[in-house]
Amino acid sequence: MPRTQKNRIEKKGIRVDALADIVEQAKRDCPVQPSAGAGGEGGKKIPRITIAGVGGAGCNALNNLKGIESAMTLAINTDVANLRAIDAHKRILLATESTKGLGAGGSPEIGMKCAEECKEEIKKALEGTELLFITAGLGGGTGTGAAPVIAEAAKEMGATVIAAVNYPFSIERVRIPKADWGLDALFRSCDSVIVLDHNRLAQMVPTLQLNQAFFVADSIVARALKGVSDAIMLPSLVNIGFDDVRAIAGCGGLATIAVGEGSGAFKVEDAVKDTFKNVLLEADCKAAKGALVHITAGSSVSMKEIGEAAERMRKEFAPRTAIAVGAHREERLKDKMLVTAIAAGISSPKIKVTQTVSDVEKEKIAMEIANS
Ligand SMILES: Nc1nc2c(ncn2[C@@H]2O[C@H](COP(=O)(O)OP(=O)(O)OP(=O)(O)O)[C@@H](O)[C@H]2O)c(=O)[nH]1
Ligand SMILES: [Mg+2]
Repeated sequence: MPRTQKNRIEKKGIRVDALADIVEQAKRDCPVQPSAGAGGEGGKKIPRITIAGVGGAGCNALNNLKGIESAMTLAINTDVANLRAIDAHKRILLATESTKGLGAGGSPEIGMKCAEECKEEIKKALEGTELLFITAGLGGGTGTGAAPVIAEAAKEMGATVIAAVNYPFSIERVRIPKADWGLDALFRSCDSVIVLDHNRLAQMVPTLQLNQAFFVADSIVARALKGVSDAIMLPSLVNIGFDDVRAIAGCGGLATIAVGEGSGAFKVEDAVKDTFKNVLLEADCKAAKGALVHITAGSSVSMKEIGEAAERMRKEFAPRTAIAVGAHREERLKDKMLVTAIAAGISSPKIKVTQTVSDVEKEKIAMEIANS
């Protein structure tokens, strides 16, 4: 810029020009530095989050979390062959006399019995866990039967427990009542149950083959759980407090995941709109009691755009919705922004919430009072 023009602007008291120079220099010379993490006091990572995959589908979902630093991964199955193929920090074979490492054969009763027999081993593996995510596919034997026992074990140890489960396709007929049975048991044992309905996924992307649908479902669950876990534990652009996650999970009952993305000039608007279009369960997400929102921003997405996306997301939810927002940068996304929201305390015509963990706890206390 010619010196005379610069002086003219400065004389008018407009500092924009000077600031623009500094901003340019900052962009050129200062690599993006993450802020200090909420969970990383003194730069030390505290391993207090566990993501447990249960049964075939649950363990497969862990394969998308390879290399995760913010959480310990734990694979649990009755099927030794499946377990061997899973890359996780810890593995537990629910081995009993009856199953002999061959799976629960589609029986949730057997899955549950195996987990009960191995409950001490499960508790040992969960030692120190303050937040437990459980992933499983509902409708089979191991995931459906064992997941509620694992949740119960973690609750007994004082952890906050969030399950993220897949609901079977309608064509998997015999699996539906088993899935409903499993959901009922999970509502009673978990703080929140995230349901990702495979049927909904098939409506959203009708061209997918079965194995591709499974892959997409597993990737979405992994993205949501890793997003929250990283935002608590690792240095991020914006961290999520552990207490916020506890409070939002405590909204109780049914939850689901919504995902969106945007790029270009309207990336913020597009990502937010897209998120409320791609809700993985038939439910009114905007009426959620609580929401965990996570924004992943590419290298050229500005902090202003991230802030705008957070603000727009807040405005879309009902005024009473408790919201926590986290954000981190992923250079490889370049101009793209991804939004992932876990909406908790929702209702859906598809899923009946019978009794929640807090109902069960209240009942227990009432019984103790009555018996004393
Ligand atoms: N998302 C996802 N879902 C899957 C996958 N494999 C199976 N499912 C679904 O998950 C449900 C349970 O299947 P599995 O996880 O294989 O069953 P399991 O818990 O291992 O039970 P058993 O084999 O009977 O002991 C099924 O109804 C499928 O719809 C997978 O890789 N990803
Ligand atoms: Mg299996």
